[in-house]
Amino acid sequence: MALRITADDIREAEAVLAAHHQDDLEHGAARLAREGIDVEAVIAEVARCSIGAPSWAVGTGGTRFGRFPRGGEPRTTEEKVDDVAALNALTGANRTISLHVPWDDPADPAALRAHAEALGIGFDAVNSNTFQDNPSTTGDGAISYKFGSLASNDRGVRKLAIEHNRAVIDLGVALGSTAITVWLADGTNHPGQASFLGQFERVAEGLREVHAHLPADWRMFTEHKPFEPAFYSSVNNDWGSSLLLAELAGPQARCLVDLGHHLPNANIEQVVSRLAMTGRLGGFHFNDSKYGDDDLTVGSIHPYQLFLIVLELIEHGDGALPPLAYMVDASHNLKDPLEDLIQSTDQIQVTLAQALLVDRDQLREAQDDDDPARAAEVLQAACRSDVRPLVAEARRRNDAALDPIGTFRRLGYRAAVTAERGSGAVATGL
Ligand code: PSV
Ligand code: MN
Repeated sequence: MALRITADDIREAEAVLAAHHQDDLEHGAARLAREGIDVEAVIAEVARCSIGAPSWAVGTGGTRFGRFPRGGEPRTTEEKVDDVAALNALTGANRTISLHVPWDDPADPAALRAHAEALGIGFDAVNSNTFQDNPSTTGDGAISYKFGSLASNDRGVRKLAIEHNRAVIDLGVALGSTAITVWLADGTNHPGQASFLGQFERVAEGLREVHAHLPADWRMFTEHKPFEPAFYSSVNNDWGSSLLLAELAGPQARCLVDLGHHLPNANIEQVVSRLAMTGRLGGFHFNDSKYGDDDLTVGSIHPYQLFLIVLELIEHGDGALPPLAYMVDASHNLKDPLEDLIQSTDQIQVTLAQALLVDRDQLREAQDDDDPARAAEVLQAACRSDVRPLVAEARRRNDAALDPIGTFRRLGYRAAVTAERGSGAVATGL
């Protein structure tokens, strides 16, 4: 098969499925309509939803104990875009790619942009990597992010990190992106290693300087994380610090919530509500987690938590997903990375449809009446519903696949790219 997946390829591969789908949809829609659900509105909202794909997630992810590439990984940023285009052809819901510099460092941004545009792919938030040295800018050992970037004691290191962030914004402008995510690894590994206050003040100052470089229509995201790679303290360790940093950085700064960046048992849906309340919620990285920042498939561990989080988003968007920067931030050592992105995106689509089924008026009534049992019934009625035919219909309307993972396999995309790119190809990234 060709390296591009077209709507015709999908229709042909799913001819038999299409007949069953019609039956399933009619039955499913009739039952939901009887319960007073506006099925068309749910399908339209799922069809509208798009979740960015990170350039680092189309390659196999590694751990510090090893990496097991599976072949056919993209060798260039252009090939990463090709993989996201294949993903989007199947899901209809991954219309953007998020680059990570210098893992991605396109020599000709205009050509990359044209390549992506021809495939219907745009550029999401650009990510600035200052958590590892990059000899082309840090020089060979002359200067290092070992003790931090924006938080560093060394003015020269801070200056370099600010310049890198500004260069990433310039690249993003050339690509048509409108946001930068400044995720900082800065922190300490040892009590007493650095002053909490000093590090925080230096980061706030650095972010202000990066913010000053933003075009008027841009956003800058601060992304909190409690630990890793810093194992005693992170500068931007939780949503409160993230909010403070965003407020100190400037009016275009927003907070980004990565679902894996919370300590176990944190009430993430409440974090979402708090940030939304302040008007500083800006972005989302979807994944799942059992222990830490495990970057597991979305909804594979805590699907009910995901449902409650999406419900908070819908509450914030008054019945629709608010216009934030949404991205899957997963990473896998075992699965085919594209299959995981398909599963994660499908899970977001399913959860969105279920959250849209919640009768928010009834929920409010139950809350006003102090009736937690009824509130639970309202939530359960929605999250126990089988919305798969609605989600498949939303994908069909986007010319995408009814069964994206099955069709990915039927079309033999992995074998085709392995033949083209080789079995030893390894993508840049984690
Ligand atoms: C950090 O763990 C993170 O979640 C941030 O989003 C980074 O941008 C991404 O992973 C890749 O480094
Ligand atoms: Mn993230």
